[in-house]
Amino acid sequence: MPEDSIENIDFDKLNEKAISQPLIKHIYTADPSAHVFNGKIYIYPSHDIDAGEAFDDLGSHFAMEDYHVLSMDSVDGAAVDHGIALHVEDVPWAERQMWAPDAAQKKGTYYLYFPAKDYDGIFRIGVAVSNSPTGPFIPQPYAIKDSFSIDPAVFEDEDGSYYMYFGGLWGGQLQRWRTGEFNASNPESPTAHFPKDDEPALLPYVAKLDDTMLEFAEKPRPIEILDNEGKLLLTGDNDRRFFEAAWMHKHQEKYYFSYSTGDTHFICYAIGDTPYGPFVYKGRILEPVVGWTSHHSVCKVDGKWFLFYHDSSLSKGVTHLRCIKVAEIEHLSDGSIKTLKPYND
Ligand code: FUB
Repeated sequence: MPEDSIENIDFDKLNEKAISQPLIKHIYTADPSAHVFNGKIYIYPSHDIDAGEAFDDLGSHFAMEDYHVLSMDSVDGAAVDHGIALHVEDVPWAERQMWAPDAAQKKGTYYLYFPAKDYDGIFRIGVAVSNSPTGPFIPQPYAIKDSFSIDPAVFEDEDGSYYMYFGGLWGGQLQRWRTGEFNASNPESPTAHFPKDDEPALLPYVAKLDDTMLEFAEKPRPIEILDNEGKLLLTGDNDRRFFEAAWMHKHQEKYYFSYSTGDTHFICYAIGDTPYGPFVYKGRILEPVVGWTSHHSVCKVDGKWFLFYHDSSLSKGVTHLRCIKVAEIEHLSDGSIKTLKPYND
C-alpha cells in the first residue's frame, strides 16, 4: 500500500477488519517462509528492527541484523520464537541487511538461505547449516558462487531436486546484473539500468542446487513470465511484472511461481509445467497490505493451503516494522487461486 495513504488509516478499525492477526508481537517480523518439517510448521522470517537508517528507495532502512526461527504445532496455535538462529556478525562475507530468508531440509540437515550485502555493498546469497530446524545455523565462509540479488526461495520437487528462485528490483539490485556483471554506476538510483517500459520486464532467476545444498549445480537462468498470448510481460506492466519475493509451490502437477509486484503491492502468481517455466501469468493471490512491501510464502499444512504474509499493522504503518500473519487460500477447480483481501470491507 502506498505510504501516503497510511496516514489516514484508523488502525483499531483496520485490525477489526483484518482477516488475520500477527502471529507474534514481541518482535517485528516479515517475509515469512513457511515449511512443514517432520509434521511441524517452521517459519523463517526477516527480523525487522529500527536501526535508525534514513528511508530511501534502495531500502536502506531495512537494516536487519539477524534471524529468528518460529515454530507452530498448527496454523491456529501459538507461534514460538526460538531466538537468534544466525547473526550477521557471525557471517564472514556479510556486512549488513539480512533480508528475506528461506530454509530447506535434506536428510536431517537444515539449510538457511539468506541474502545480505557483502563488504562491497553487493547483495549475495549465503547458506548456513544446522542439525536442527531452529538453528543455531553455522554459516559457510563464502556466499554461494554465482549468487546475486535477494529473496532466495528454495523449492523441493517430488523427485528430490532442490531449486532456488531469487531476485529483487530497486534495492535488491537485480537491474544491475543485466549484462551478467554487477553495474556499479548510478548507485543512488533504484531504476538506473531498467529496460524501457515497452521492453520485456526484468526477470527473476532460478538455479538447481547441487547435492551438497551449499552451491548451485548450474548457472542461474532467468524465469520467463508470459501473458496469455505467450509474450513476456513488459517493464511498464507494473501491476503484473515481477519485482521481488519469489516463491514456488506445486499443486496438481503444476508449478506455481508467485511473487510481489513491489511498487504496485500485489502478490501475483503464474503457472508452468516445469520448475524452470515458462510461467503464464494467472492473477493475484493477495491484494495490497498496509505497508509498502508485500512478501509471502505458500505452504500446505494438513492438506490445506495457507498463505503466510506480512503487513505493517503492528507498528501502525511503519513500513520496515512488519508483522507476519497466516490465512488459508483456495485453489479453484480450474487451477486458479481465489484472491485474498487482507482486510474485510
Ligand atoms: O525485508 C526486506 C525486503 O523487503 C525483502 O527482501 C523484500 O522482499 C521486501 O519484503
